[in-house]
Amino acid sequence: MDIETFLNNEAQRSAGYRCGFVAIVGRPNVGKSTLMNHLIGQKISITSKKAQTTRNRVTGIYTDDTAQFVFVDTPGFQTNHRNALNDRLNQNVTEALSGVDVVVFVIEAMRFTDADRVVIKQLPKHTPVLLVVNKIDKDKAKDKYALQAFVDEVSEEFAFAGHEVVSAKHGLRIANLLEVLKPYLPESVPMYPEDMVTDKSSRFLAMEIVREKLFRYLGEELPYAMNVEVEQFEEGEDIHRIYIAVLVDKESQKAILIGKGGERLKKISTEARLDMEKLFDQKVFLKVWVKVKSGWADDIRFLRELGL
Ligand SMILES: Nc1nc2c(ncn2[C@@H]2O[C@H](COP(=O)(O)OP(=O)(O)OP(=O)(O)O)[C@@H](O)[C@H]2O)c(=O)[nH]1
Ligand SMILES: [Mg+2]
Repeated sequence: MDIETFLNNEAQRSAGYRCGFVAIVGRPNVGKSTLMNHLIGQKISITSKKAQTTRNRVTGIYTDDTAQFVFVDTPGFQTNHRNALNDRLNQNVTEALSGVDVVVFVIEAMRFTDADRVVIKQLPKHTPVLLVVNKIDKDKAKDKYALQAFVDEVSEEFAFAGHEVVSAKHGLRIANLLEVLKPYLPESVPMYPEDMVTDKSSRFLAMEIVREKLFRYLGEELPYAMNVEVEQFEEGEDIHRIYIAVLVDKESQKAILIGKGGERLKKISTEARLDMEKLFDQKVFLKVWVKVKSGWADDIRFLRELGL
């Protein structure tokens, strides 16, 4: 085929098709990761009741006959004390905001705080920003007039391109949100294969699944003092063999994590293995163990080694 025919074909194929990037930002715990998982229809990004669950940017891709959306889930923007970890998380958010076609700014229905305002200050001026009010299933949001008044009030804070209300957890108005976002994507052929749902490696996803279980089964503060490292990842034909270390700050934390008679660590490993089998559609052998490494959250070089 000569180059002219090729270019003509390409132009035809892209006619009307859209593909672009959507950053999802907001303060911790508003439901950004839950929203992304529902937008793409698969659980790629981990979620938890506790704030500051997401640490890395996670890309989730949704492709249909008319468009390909590349969503970038970001860590909740940190407004509490400064340390190397929090600085790195915020840098992650700022970087995610550059070069996207549209930004989804997520807040929680009926709850607008100073932490939300801090995120608004980071929003780009020259990229459209859609205000997305999540958790409309909450009792307080059931009064339609109160919800509308809330949306109007927040809309005063920034020149949003528009607003939508959703419940990520219950999958409410998610299809509508995709339709609203579509016109913001530029006309283009798809960037990724249509069956691709994330650009993250299986190693990364395995590590994240273990982190999610730490958040679920440990008390308030503990998961923040831990990190997870994949020591070995062997993709076999019949089984994946995955060896994961959990890094903690102190011996006492190690004891809590392991639990009486090893019960807690066992529960964490089993649940993580089941999630991995579902995600990879493959049998998994998983070994999780605990290492003590103090002060890791303030050690910049170490954070870099972890890819944060
Ligand atoms: N009621 C209700 N809860 C929700 C909804 N969406 C998310 N949640 C809950 O809110 C909590 C936080 O959700 P995440 O998706 O982890 O929030 P996040 O914004 O990604 O949090 P960070 O990554 O820590 O910034 C979880 O307990 C979710 O189940 C919703 O639509 N309704
Ligand atoms: Mg998250």
